[in-house]
Amino acid sequence: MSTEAGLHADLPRLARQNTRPKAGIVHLGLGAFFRAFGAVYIEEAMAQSGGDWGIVGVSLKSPRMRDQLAPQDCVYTAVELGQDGEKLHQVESVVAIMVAQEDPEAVIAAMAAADTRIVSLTITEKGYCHDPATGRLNREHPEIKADLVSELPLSAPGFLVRALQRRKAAGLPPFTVLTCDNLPENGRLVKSIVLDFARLLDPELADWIETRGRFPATMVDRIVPATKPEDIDDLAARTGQFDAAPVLHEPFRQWVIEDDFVPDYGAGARPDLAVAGVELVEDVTAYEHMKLRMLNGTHSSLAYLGYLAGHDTIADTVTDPVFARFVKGIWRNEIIPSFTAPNGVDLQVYADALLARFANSAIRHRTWQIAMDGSQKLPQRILGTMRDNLAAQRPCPGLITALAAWMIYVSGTDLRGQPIDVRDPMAERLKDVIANAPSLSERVPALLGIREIFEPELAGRIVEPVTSAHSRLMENGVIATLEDMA
Ligand code: CS2
Repeated sequence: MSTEAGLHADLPRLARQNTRPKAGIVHLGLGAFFRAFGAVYIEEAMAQSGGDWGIVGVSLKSPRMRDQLAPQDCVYTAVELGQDGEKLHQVESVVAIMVAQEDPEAVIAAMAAADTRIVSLTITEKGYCHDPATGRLNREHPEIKADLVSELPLSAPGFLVRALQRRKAAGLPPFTVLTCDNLPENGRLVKSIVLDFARLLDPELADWIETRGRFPATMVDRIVPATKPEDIDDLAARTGQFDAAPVLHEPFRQWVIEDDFVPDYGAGARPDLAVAGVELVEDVTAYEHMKLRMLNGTHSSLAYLGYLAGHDTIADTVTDPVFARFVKGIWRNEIIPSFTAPNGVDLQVYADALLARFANSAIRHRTWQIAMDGSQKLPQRILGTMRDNLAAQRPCPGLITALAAWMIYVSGTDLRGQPIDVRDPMAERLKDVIANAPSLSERVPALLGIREIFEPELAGRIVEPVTSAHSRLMENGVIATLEDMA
């Protein structure tokens, strides 16, 4: 069981079938999600309408993806896992791959190349080096501090600004910054982070970016669990070829993008995404609320509660009737009433489809994976909905219980006293806050007092219900707590 080519030495390595397209996009954060999503749409757009939109993938830190993809000329298999079978597809839109920490200059040069018109990002929430509660650049972030005094950056904001600076100096227009992360108003957010950084470096550069740059907001959706070593071995056994980096994904996909790309390039500003099924709209806000609140909000809720109830995957969790009832209840009573639906979308139909997607047992999406980085995810997934419900005097016991489950989760010990491997950029801080607040009556307010996550006004209003949900979970366990809510 391994991703090592050595164990598959008897098999031929996956190889490119078609000519390599010319590069037009640099993508920061070439993980499983973008390879199963954006890279597939872009390949379809090029196949149908042409254009040079080959993708130069960049891993900011780890050389792993490069080590897996480079020996197979950057091509890989996308495995679509439906409830009743799978479809294989070889993706060929990635044309090169780089590791930023090994050669930051090469990454800046690729981003500053005249042919690069888009820099897209899937660097996860924490990659933006911002303060999740305010959406502003975190100037105390160690990588941001380092990047402000070095021309060879470590952080994504550092790369964006240094590459834009180089384009300006070369007399080139900026590239469009296309964020594909699950953040609220992601386009506006990345714009304000880039401008905050640029202003600290050179106010004139900041003005140039502000007037000439474009940062369209997007809504991205496809469930893509991390590829496991056994997935690689299974695929090799079935196909008789070795692919070190396949991606596994659900059939569903949806990409909504604000059609606001750098105007200097005219029709050459972006691939013909519409032919591939991308929805190009004027404003993504309603789609974003629908997706972040309905999908990601319940995903995180199910992840913390499901994990504490002993469930390994989301599919296992929602096939437990207690959880199915719970999730339907929060959609109906707490999430759907909190925002306005996109035009023509029936949110109850969307919720029913989500439940079927979550229940797809071919997708082994671990609760532990989704539970990661909660400090960066809670505001846009759960807290905004909670705030809107409180403003409308609507109770939201389900989301309150999910938040209490997160508090238990980040304590690092589950309800049976077993250790939890908590992965979160704020893990140490959370542990300290909990250690200094031994009693429950101190713990909940202490956690709610973390300003990077919780707005003070909301925090002040939920101390009591969260404390009571926390003690019910500790005393009665997850299942009895959810049953009592029904
Ligand atoms: C998940 C998302 O890992 C997580 O936190 O909630 O990655 C989710 O699978 C995608 O946003 C689906 O589009």
